[in-house]
Amino acid sequence: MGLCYGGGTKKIIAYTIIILGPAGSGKSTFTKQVKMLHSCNNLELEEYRTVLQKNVISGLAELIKIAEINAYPINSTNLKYARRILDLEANFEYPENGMDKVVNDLWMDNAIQEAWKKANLEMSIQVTNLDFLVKKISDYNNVNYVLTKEDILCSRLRTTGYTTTEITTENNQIWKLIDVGGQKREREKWFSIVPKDTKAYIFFVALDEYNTFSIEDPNITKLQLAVNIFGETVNSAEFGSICPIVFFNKTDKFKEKISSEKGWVEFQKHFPDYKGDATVENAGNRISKEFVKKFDKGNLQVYFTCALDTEMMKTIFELVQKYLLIQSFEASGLF
Ligand SMILES: Nc1nc2c(ncn2[C@@H]2O[C@H](COP(=O)(O)OP(=O)(O)O)[C@@H](O)[C@H]2O)c(=O)[nH]1
Ligand SMILES: [Mg+2]
Repeated sequence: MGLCYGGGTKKIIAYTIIILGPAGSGKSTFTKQVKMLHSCNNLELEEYRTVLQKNVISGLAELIKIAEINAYPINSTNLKYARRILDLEANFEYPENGMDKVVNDLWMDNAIQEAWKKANLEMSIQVTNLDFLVKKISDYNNVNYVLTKEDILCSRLRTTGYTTTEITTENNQIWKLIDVGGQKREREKWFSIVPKDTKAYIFFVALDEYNTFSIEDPNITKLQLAVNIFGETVNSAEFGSICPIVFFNKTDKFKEKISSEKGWVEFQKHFPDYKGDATVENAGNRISKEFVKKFDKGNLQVYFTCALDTEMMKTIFELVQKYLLIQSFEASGLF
């Protein structure tokens, strides 16, 4: 069982779950969903305005570089806008008059659209939901516009160190979620921050990374890197006795990718043994097998998720909570 606080008949049990996974897989987005579902007041919406503006600038700058490398010609009337975006990326100061036009015109440029397509099919750009953010740039630049939950969920802010979120359920259980950073340097910290009362860890995997390569190790795909990190985690002294749960995330991006001809050819190239169809369920299960292989201590709990989908994440988190409660009761002989 977890820690017990209080006395009498009212027992409050603290369950700690640590959220692991490579950078950009959706850990913080899930944490934000949990915070929003439990109306945690430490999620300051307004703080995200600059984050969203910066996301638009850095996302477009990434596309400009992809266009340059691939010799997609940016329309001559938009070149000055491309230079402005690259300048802003290097030296951020925002907003300024006329930025909406710079962003919108550049986004509509054929070369940038080609770069966006390429980024989605063959790479994975840092700002996953740039298409959503770009269309809302005039809102983000308008101080009277109140940021929405969707804006916050689509934003991207790299996590360093870790953050702890504590929620109390209707039946007085306290659940603590620890969200960590996923970059290599951040992963080294995972092993020293796992508290003794940790019940489980949720390991996030971005399904759409089956054909994108990692800067950490350009010889393997980001998905393979996730498999390796998962293998190291389940076999480590620190996490070896803690229950792993895998969230195969970004099912929306995965669906989009395997539904395209090129994306599907790439999937078959990376999984030549796979003879099934291009559905999230079946192709996702093929990916899941790589993780199941790494875990030989029982049935691995896996879920297919889209961290942007609030209803889905609410249902899945409740299932995870039920599963962990049953595990706890079984372990304590109460069931
Ligand atoms: N389309 C889509 N975007 C997602 C999903 N999960 C996370 N993202 C986006 O991916 C980016 C990285 O997510 P984040 O939670 O910061 O990843 P972390 O590094 O693992 O914490 C953010 O821009 C999120 O909005 C998902 O399921 N679908
Ligand atoms: Mg994060």
